[in-house]
Amino acid sequence: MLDAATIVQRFLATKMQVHPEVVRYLSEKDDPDLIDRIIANVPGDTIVVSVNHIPGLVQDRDGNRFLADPQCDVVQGAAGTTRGIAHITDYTKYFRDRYLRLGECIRVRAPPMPIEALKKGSRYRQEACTIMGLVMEAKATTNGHRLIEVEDPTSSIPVLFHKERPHFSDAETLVPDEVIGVKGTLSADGRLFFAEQLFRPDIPLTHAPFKSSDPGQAVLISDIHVGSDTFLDEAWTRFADWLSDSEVSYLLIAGDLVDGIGVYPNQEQELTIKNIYEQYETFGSMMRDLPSRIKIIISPGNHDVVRAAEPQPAIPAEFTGNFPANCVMVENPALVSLQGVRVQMYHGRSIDDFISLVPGASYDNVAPMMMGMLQRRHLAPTYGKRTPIAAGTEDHLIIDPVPEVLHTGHVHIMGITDYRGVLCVNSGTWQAQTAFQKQMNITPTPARAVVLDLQTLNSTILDFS
Ligand code: D5M
Ligand code: FE
Ligand code: ZN
Repeated sequence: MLDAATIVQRFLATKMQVHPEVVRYLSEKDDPDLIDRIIANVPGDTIVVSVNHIPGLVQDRDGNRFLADPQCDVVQGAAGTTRGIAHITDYTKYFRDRYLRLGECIRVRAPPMPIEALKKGSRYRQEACTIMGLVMEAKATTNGHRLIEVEDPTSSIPVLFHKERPHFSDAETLVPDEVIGVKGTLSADGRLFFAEQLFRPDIPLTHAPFKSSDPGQAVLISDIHVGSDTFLDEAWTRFADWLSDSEVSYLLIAGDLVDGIGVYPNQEQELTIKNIYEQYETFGSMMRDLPSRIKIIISPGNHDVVRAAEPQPAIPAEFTGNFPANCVMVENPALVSLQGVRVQMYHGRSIDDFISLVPGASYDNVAPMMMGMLQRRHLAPTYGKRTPIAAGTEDHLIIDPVPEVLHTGHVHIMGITDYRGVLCVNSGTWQAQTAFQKQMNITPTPARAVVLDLQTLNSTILDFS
């Protein structure tokens, strides 16, 4: 067994003192490598090494402490995944990739025929059949029906959703560039397709979410906006204190880490930190004040320093110099696995598009928009509106595989719902209402953190305001 004097000496050799509880723990564990791991992970300015510095130390429900190395894998969106757009032809490949991959989810339920063949063959004018393609245009007719132009790789055709047919409410939510299947019949003149049924890629009804067999807790947050004069530092401190005494192993931050520079007109008047490097330095020191046992997964948002077009690259090393070693930078979006529980992280810029395109959608009720992403199996279907998309050769905004949790932010209003076994969490913000939001009538729900239990997938909202 490691004796106390040896342990204390090992830490003193690196000019650090060590808490008696850590000494007791280390002598029980009798693992000299663990001392090295702790020393490697504590922030540089640590004076006393506390229990919080032991990587992966968690307490089970009976209060026993044990080592459960946080098991966190970045499944999609690891830093460096995304490349620049090399050719204008990538754009065509991008939509082809989207059509083929999302089409697969529809094909298995309703095998489609090419639109060109449909238009040519007169025999399809009597019998119902299915087509599949991208929504090119969606508009209401003067009689209140919905007229959609659907395009597949062979041709395109206008599709009419009649307002008195059962699928009309789904048809009302159709947005440009989503992939759909439509069952129906061709008009007598062969120029219009009458829709009877709408298929979206969707979450299979049989989806059974994975649950971790080991205890573990993750906290989901977003939109911290460090550097803004409305950043709520006191609430953040209460949250950080709570985290220190918690059993949390993972902290997920879904973008808008800092307020940024020049994101909107006259922003400098609302900034307390007017330098982007300093904003990230302050954010970094906030991360260093959190227990180093917690794995922190950080993805960017539209206020961050990386390019706005999605997928957004991870925050580059230039800005993360003082971030502690337990931080992992990922892209936006990213899919992370926490003890096998998969969380799809996405900042949520496309929610602005859903709100402007879907009748009745509003900032106050974000849950239907998250469900909409899952039904479309796509985080940002519409190209060329408010959400800038970098159309590379592959579509990284597709939701595949089906995650256990969809974690978004951006709207600054908390919302939690369940859709076919997928937990949807829109985390709030750590920023009070801005002048702009006041003008837009957006009332944020700041200083909330969502705690996710990885064994049960139950979520709890904590309010630090
Ligand atoms: O977004 C914070 C909130 O403000 C979110 O609900 C979107 C909304 N927002 C942001 N910019 C605009 C514009 N230009 N028009 C309308 N609504 C907007 P954040 O990303 O933190 O700025
Ligand atoms: Fe934000
Ligand atoms: Zn945002």
